[in-house]
Amino acid sequence: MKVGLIGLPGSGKTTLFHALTRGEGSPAGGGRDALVSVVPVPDKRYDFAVNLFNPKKRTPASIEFLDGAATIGSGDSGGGGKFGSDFFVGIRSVDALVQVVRAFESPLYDKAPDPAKEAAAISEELLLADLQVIENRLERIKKQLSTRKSGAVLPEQIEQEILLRLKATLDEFKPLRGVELTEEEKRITKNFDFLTAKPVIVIANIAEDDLANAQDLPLLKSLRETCAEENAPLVVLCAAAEREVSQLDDSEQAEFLDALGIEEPARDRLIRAAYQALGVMSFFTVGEDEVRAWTIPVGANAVTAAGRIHSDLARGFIRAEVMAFDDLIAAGSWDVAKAGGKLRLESKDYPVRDGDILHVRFKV
Ligand SMILES: Nc1nc2c(ncn2[C@@H]2O[C@H](COP(=O)(O)OP(=O)(O)OP(=O)(O)O)[C@@H](O)[C@H]2O)c(=O)[nH]1
Ligand SMILES: [Mg+2]
Repeated sequence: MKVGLIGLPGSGKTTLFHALTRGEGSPAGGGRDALVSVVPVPDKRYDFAVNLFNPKKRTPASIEFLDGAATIGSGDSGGGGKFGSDFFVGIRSVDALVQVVRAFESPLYDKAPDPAKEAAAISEELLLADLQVIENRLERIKKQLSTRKSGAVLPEQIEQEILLRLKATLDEFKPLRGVELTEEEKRITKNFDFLTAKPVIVIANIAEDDLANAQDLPLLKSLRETCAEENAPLVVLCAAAEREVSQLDDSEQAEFLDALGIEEPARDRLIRAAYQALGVMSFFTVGEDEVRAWTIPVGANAVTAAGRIHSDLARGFIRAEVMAFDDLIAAGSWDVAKAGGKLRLESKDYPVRDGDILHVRFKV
């Protein structure tokens, strides 16, 4: 899974990126100084399983962060910011967008922060970018259709119809993520990688001094309202402080977080928000050889989960042995849980639950 950080210049994207990745990252190519890094997903259940099985190989779930908007043009946080032309290249391929908005006084700007306005400015840019893509495509379809005579409905006409519908949504200043599409429509529009169709998480980057009363900052009132309206998760944090914390070793971190009044590091909160926004969950495979966390869509069934591991497992699926993670924790060992009847046999269409441990029986 890939998540891209975007926002106006100086909003704190790179600072947050370093906090998330503990300072690691390699050039993504494309942008001035775009960075990518793969971050293991923190998960207490995974840690528990690793402790219990002490496996040879350990594979946590991971999430890829892209510090994407480094090619953004110059702007003035008041909505005048314009994205550079190559800005969207890297960002188009991500699964979710993280919009970082400035909610701290910055020497880079004379004006006081206006997080709601800044978020609206970014959303507008994304919307206009999608609109541009649609208009270009419609123009081309129109030309193609004008040169062809046919009684039958052409694929271009179907595409045109969908695009016009999407355009109408954008013309009303609404993002595409709210539009319901049939499976076929999804297939037709997939390659456009529309930016406003991606799930979005909003980060309010506040000053360190405001951390103590982050819950009811007047500065964030309006942003909270728009995020609630748009059903976008809002994560409030101070990127600069998070970056400092991330550089400490684990034992020092807890103490420092406590002193700052931060309950949970940004990385954990943001990753949780990303899982939620993307509608995904984890299941596990365990054993002495390997403990591994896998990511699948919420509601996926056992055969889909099996296919995530290997296509052979889906093809030759017989049954899945399933144990709920809480049952393993309660029993304290695999054998005790199994003896207590906690290992169930499930068939293909069993809806996997978050945290399930799966062992797939198959034959190919
Ligand atoms: N006070 C304060 N300063 C911050 C915070 N986050 C970032 N800054 C400062 O703001 C400036 C810009 O931060 P960056 O992380 O480089 O911002 P950016 O969004 O990556 O900027 P561009 O790459 O130019 O688009 C730096 O001087 C940071 O130290 C924060 O939470 N609080
Ligand atoms: Mg940057």
